[in-house]
Amino acid sequence: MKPEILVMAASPSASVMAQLEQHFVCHHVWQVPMDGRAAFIAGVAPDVRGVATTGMAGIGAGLAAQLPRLEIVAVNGIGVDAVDFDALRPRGIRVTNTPGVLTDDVADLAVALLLAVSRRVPALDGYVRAGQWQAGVPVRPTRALRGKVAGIYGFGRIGQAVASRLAAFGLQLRYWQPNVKAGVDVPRSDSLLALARESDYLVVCAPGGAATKGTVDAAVLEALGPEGTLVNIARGSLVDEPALIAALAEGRLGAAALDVFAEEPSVPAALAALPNVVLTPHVGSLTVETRHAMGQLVVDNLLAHFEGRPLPTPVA
Ligand code: 8YV
Repeated sequence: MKPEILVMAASPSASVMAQLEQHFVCHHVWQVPMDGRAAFIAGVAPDVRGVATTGMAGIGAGLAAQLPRLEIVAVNGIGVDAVDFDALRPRGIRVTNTPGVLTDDVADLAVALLLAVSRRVPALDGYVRAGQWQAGVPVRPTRALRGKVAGIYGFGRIGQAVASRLAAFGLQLRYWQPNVKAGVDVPRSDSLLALARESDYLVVCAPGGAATKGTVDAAVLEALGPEGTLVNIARGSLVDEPALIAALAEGRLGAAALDVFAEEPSVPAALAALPNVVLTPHVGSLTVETRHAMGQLVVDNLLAHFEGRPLPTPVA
């Protein structure tokens, strides 16, 4: 008997989807229209032993409670902030994620966003397409990266990968996170506020969750200042979004480049209307190669669990 699993989202990797079909009875929630999902899940819930979910969706206490035979939640992402561990832990339900394989692509997107917003790439693309060049509309110069300071908030794998890339652009680097990172040559600021004060670019790479919620607040944005730029490739929950919009609109913060938002996929109209922002739809890990590697880890963790082998990437 193949174990039954809920598949909350499709992988773009055909191989991953084929392996899921081969080894499990898959209930594809993503194929069901939104308004029919509750009924669909209720219909299959009694026999579901595994859930393959995304970093954004995770699993809440409500869904976990509906699945009496649940044994494992395999998150197709590094972030597990949307997983309700309090609901899973007492039942001994295991959780896995996909560390390591997405580091480079997420770091690449952070750099792409930083470059795009600082050199105004989307705006200038629009300028050329709209014929403004031929029309002689003047273009104002942007600021050079070299010699500026990039502050990395959260100096784990992704934060360090962002730092090593930005060093190649001549940026000076600093970081802050609650615990000192041993064995790194990047200086740690005294606090997040100090990091923002000392930085021209603040790149948010810290995990989501209760401990970091709203930590990039009005005071941090103020400290980053009118010439400062916020880049967020982590989680929208880390940033006080209304304070960000107000700071950008009033010129108290220079610019922002965001891949993540407080209430995805909703992006506040007031944010999208601002000229000094670059926005992408949570695509840090969305490359063919990385989504395959992530999906493969989901398959490998589910298989290991149901075959009684050690999990490749358990969340402690
Ligand atoms: C994914 C992510 O977009 O890794 C994470 O935590 O947020 C992203 O890589 C998401 O999990 C897609 O499955």
